[in-house]
Amino acid sequence: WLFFLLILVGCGEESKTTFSETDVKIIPRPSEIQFKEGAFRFTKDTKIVVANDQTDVTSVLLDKFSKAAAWDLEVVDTAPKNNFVQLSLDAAMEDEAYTLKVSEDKVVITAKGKVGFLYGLESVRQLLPVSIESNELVANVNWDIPTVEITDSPRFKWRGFMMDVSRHFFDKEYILATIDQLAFLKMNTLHLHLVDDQGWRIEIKKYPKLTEVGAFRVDQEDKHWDARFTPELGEKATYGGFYTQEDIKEIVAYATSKGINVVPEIELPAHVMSAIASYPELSCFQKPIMVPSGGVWPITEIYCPGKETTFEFLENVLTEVMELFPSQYIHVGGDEATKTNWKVCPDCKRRVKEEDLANVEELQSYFIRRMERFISSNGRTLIGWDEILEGGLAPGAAVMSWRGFKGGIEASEAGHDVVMTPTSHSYFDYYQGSREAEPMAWGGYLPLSKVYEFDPVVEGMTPEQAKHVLGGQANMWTEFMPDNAQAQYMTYPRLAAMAEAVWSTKANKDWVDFSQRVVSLFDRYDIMGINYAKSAYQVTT
Ligand code: TNX
Repeated sequence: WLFFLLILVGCGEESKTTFSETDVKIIPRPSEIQFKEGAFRFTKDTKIVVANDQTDVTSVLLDKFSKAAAWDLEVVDTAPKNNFVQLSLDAAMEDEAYTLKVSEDKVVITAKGKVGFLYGLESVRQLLPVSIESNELVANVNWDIPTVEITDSPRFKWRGFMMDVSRHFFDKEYILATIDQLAFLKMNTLHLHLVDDQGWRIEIKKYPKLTEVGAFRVDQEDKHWDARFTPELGEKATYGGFYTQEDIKEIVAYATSKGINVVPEIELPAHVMSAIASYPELSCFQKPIMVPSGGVWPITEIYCPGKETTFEFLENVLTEVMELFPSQYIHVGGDEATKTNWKVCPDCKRRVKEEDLANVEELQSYFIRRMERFISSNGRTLIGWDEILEGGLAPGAAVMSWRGFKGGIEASEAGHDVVMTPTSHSYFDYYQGSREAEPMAWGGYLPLSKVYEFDPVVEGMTPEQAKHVLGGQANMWTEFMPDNAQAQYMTYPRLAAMAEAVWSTKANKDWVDFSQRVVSLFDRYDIMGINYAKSAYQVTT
């Protein structure tokens, strides 16, 4: 009996895990980590102590424990003697900063408000055993975390991920799941590329045909994307989808609850065949076209700047978009406009004269300036691809530099805010391993290590220019990503490298160290059921 009693007592007081410094595997790497020997153990009696109205952020931990441990941890407003996680307010801190102090008997997260607490809790999650990610009860796990003191804040305030939902459609559930993954890595911006030639993806009440017609196309997945296939009129459009305004509200609300801003992109004046298929009068010659299934190049059917009705349409669309998205930044695309039609369109020529422009090329700048006026008169800020710099840009507008860093450098010199998204470091539609071994991708080569090297501030920039660099972003163009599995494959783990590139200080970045931490992330992704690319890691280490 005594023997059994001893065993029972022994089990009850099983000693805590012995951690070493390398067990702290948080991605992105925090600014400062002080490791001390010891551990805090979560039990079913651990309390979550919240300040004021911060209850909603606790779901990060509560959900995990309710699934993996089948515990319903209690949220309280005053701290017990020990065994608790406390969220403690400090109004003097930066918006996204937090400190995390883990001792043997308690965990204290200090922050200015919701976002800092969220990040502190995400760090606690990453300190926990990987099986915390399980949706099912896991037996025989000690939910221990190492005693550490972490002081953390991001290097950049724009830590973004762009999803092209036009070339292929990804449903609301996939977007919500992506938001979870972004929050997990402390990313704060989701840029939705809602409009392109191959599909219009957002319901606009005033123009129902945009989604009735523009959101669907003839399914040509079996043909090579590059076949430059434009469907015959009359063929059945079966592939597509769009977000209703209710879906958008849900996406925005969910993202907001996770500290993520959703930036809508309404492309113009090119990459809009889906809109012109719906309303041909938006183009110069009203040629009837269908929504193309694959790439059409050059894109000749673009919006006509010669007609006032084009601008009326766009202002009406943007009005509905701004009602749905609280984002300060409204993205208007602006890339790759071929002006073939503008050169021969009488309305365009008239406009050039009327506005005293030197030539048709200047109509792009005219177009963007008009949109900028409209957007800023609504209290928002226009952002667009670096082509919007051509011919001069309104002072308040921001630039997303994709054709390398050049546009961003130039824009920052001219006093514009900049988000760096160069193809060289942030195009997730590029191959991440050797072509023979990888599924078909756009082209290029962007291994994990290259994403990791990304630095949005370019050497040689003046401090003044550097201040204009808001941050960086990964872009997921989905021409070759027909489904969720392929999109995940191209996103993960490169998103983790991007997260560290835009969060961690230069001094704190270390590729070898990251490549060790990322292995533990793979274990988490395995449990979450994420189809990440292992090749990215193997090829580069
Ligand atoms: C260029 S980046 C584009 C996209 C393509 C991408 C493919 C940009 C503003 N335009 O339309 O999908 O290349 O990598």
